[in-house]
Amino acid sequence: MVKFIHAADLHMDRSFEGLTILDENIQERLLKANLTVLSNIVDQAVMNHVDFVLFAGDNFHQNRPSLKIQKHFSEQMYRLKQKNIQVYMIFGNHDFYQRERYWFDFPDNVHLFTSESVETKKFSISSGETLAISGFSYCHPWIREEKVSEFPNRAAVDYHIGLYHGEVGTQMQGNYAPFLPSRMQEKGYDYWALGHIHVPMAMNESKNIVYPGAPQGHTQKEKTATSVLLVELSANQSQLKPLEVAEVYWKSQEVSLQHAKSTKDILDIVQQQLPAEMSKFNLIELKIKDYEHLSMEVVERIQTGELLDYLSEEITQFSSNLFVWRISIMNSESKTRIPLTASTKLMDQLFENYQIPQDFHQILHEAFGHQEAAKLLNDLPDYQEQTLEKAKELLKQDFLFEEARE
Ligand SMILES: [Mn+2]
Repeated sequence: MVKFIHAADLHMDRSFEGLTILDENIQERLLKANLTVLSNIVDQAVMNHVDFVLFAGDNFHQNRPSLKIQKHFSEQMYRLKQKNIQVYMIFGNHDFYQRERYWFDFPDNVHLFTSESVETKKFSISSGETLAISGFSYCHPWIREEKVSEFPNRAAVDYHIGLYHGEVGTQMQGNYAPFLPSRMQEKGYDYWALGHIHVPMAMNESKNIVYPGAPQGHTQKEKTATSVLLVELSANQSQLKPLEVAEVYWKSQEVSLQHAKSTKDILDIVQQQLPAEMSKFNLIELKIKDYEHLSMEVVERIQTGELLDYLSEEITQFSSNLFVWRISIMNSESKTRIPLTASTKLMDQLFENYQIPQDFHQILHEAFGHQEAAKLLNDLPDYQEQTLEKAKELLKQDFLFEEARE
C-alpha cells in the first residue's frame, strides 16, 4: 500500500479578492493564512505518515513568488525532509517555471519536474514497493497541446501516477494543456493527480483521475476550496479522503428583515442572525431579503455601503473570527432596470463570440499593443474570463431582458 497527499493550486501569494473595507489587522491575518495553509498540509502529511506529497501545480500565484513565500515554502519542505517524506512537484500556468526566480534551494527531498516535456521519476518506498511518477511543468503561461499522449504507458512498477496541470478539452482547444479523461484512463495508471480547477472533483467513475480543489479559496466563488486529498492505493483500489486545511472560509447568509417593524430594528436583527463563534476565520456575505415593507432608506444605506461599514466594525468587537465583507440585497425589484426587448439567450450568444481568445484580444488590441499594459495583462491569465463574467453581471443588473412578443 502507498499513502500520499495530493494537493494543488495553493496560490500562496494570492490576495483575497473582493474585499474592499479592510483594516490592517485583517489584512495581515489573511496574508498569514496563506502561509498557515501550507503548514497545515505539512502537519497532515506528518500526522498521517504519508510516503510522499504531490503538488500538482500553481503552488504560487505568480511565477515570481515573493522571497518571504519562497523561504516559508522551503522551510516547510525541510520539515517534511526531517520526517523522511518526499515531495514531487510540478509547476502550473501561474507559477510557470523559470529557474532564476527561485532564490532559495529546495531541500533534496523535493523532486521538481522542470521541463515542458513529460519526465518519469522512479523510486521505491519504505515498504519496498516500486513507483513511477510521470509529469511535466509549464515553462510558459500557456500550453496549448494535449499532453496525455506524451505520457509513457504504465511502467513495470507497483504503482504508476500521472501529475497533470490542465483542463478538459481537445488538442489546441484550450490554453491549459487540454486533455480527455478517457485518454488518461487508457494509460493504465493507478492515479492521475490533477491541478488547475479549484473545485474538488473526480473526472471518471472509478475516481482515480481527480482534482483535489484548491486548499484555500481566495474568492467568494471558491467556497468549496478547503482541502487536500489523502490518497491510499493498494493492489486494486484507491481510497480518497479530503483533509480540511483551509484557514479562511467564505460563507454567505440570508438575513430576513420580515420582522423588522422599523428601520431601527434592522441592526439588532442582522446581529442576531449572524452565526455563532467559529474556530476558523469566516468571511461572510449577508444577503438581505424581505425588506420591501421598509422605506427606501434601507436600500440606500445598504447600497452606499454605510451599513457594511458600520457592521464590520461592530461585529469584529464581539467575534474575532467573523468578518462581514459584503451586504447585498436579494431580488432587488426596487431597483429600476431598463427593459430590453431581447432574450437572455441572445445575450449568451453574443457572449459566445467573446469567448474566443483571438476575438477578445482583437477588441483589446490597443491595450495588448502597449508594452507595459501587455505585460500586466499577460500576468492575469483569468483576465478574459473575469472580464466577461463581470460584464454579464452588470448587464443583468442594469437591464431587464424581455422576450419579444410575436
Ligand atoms: Mn492553473
